[in-house]
Amino acid sequence: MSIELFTFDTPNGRKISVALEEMELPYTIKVVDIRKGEQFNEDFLRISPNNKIPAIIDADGPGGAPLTVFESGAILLYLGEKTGKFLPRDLRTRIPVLEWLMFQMGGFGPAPGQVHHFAGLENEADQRYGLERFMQETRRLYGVMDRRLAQHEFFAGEISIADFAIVGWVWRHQRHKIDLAEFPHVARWYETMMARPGVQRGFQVKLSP
Ligand SMILES: N[C@@H](CCC(=O)N[C@@H](CS)C(=O)NCC(=O)O)C(=O)O
Repeated sequence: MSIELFTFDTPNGRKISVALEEMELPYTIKVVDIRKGEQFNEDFLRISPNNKIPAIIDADGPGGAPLTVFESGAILLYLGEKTGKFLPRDLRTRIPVLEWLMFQMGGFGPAPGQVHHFAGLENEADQRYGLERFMQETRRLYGVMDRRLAQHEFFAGEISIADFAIVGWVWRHQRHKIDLAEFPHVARWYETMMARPGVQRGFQVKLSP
């Protein structure tokens, strides 16, 4: 049975198409056009009460009954648990996955997302403070990632759902004004990630009307 993925062509949306492809789970895409306000439709709010993509319905959830999940981090954890892939069971190896997943959810998403927002404003005076603040924070986060990846091939050692979460945002590095040449370890990791057939399929699948 196929998982229904409610999504749009954004970093948070791409994380889940990448994970589903890498896990080789069958899924169907339900585009929620957030530019048209479809995230506020009653039907969508029933599965995603915070009116944001992504969300999923797994018809074959625990015990064979349907399950809905919203929040991309929760979806990645659910898919990792469901398949036993990209999420180690052993606590010592699972904790780094959770750490880097939370790092993405709490910081490396909110900060570059604000750069995208302020960069899109027309008025320079409105842009100035926001861009300064969030570009500085975004650069700091790239520095944190670069230091981690200088010591580890992937964020949590082995490739994991944390890498899928983070690659969704690094995919938009140009939009948040980051030159990957300044972060060579992130650049090496990004190249490795983007060379994977599953990741490529996750970025190629059409997520917009
Ligand atoms: N913490 C949420 C963030 C999701 C999110 O920000 N989604 C954006 C697109 S990337 C959205 O649906 N925005 C529509 C809105 O805010 O109305 C997650 O990771 O799932």
